[in-house]
Amino acid sequence: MEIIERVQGLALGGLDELPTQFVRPAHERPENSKAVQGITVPVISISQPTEILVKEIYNACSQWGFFLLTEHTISPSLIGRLQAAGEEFFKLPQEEKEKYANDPSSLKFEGYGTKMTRNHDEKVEWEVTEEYAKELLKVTDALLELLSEGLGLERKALKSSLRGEEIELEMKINMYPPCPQPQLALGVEPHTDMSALTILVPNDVPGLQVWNDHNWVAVDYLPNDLFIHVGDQIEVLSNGKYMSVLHRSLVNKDRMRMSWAVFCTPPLDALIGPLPQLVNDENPSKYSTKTYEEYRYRKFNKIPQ
Ligand SMILES: O=C(O)CCC(=O)C(=O)O
Repeated sequence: MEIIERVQGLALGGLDELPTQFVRPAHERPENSKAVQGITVPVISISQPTEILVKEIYNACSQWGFFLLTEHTISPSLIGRLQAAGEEFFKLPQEEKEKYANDPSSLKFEGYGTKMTRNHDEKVEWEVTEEYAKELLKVTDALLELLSEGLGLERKALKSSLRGEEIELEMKINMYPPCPQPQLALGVEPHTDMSALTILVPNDVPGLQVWNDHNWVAVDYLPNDLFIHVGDQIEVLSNGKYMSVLHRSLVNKDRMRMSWAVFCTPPLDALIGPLPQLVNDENPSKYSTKTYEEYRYRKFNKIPQ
């Protein structure tokens, strides 16, 4: 396997200046595309009466494609254990971490690391993630029901289109080392997720920004909240009623940022297209129908959908 210089190793070497391969083009740099002040993302408590919840989630997902979920059922201690496992992994000596390295050329992304591109993402699996995944599935089930109701559909509509119990969860742990010139760099470049939903918990170093109404909006850190992103598959199924959120992450000068993202996806052979109930003469289909595998292939290779 090709020897890869990891960004964590570079950062530990104590850099004063950002290596040129990480300097973003001028228009993308945080210094030239600052987040707007005075606007905050929607925050929704799951412990509200269903009617209100359906409305709030509908508004958030149609206007933002993003919200913070509070008072959910995942305990702070489970989130803490998940984070501790990820932090321990990154403290391992480099040779140990390389034993878990992934091989992107095989389209298998499970495992440690990416090549030293401008994305610094790390993928690993842990026992605690099984427990977290079980709890997260309960949350995603509830959200899919509420999102279905918001579209005026039967509660199981979205989940069954994603093939019900065959829905898959993929975890990715992002580690962004401190960066000497954060104003020139991005942790993750602007993108939408190809998942149905993505649920993310960060550490206490802020950095996530979401695109809304022609501005970047910084997402504040709220302990134990779940950061819910609408992904491309829900946008397609809802025929554009819900929007997949464009987002990016910034890096910090002094502190390491980490985030734990779980992508909730249909199985590869699931056929995903606008739900027929949402398509009519006034609302013609805005998206083509294809397997998730085909969608994924096109997205990775930047081929129009
Ligand atoms: O670290 C973050 O907050 C964002 C991560 C992200 O967008 C991703 O992993 O796709």
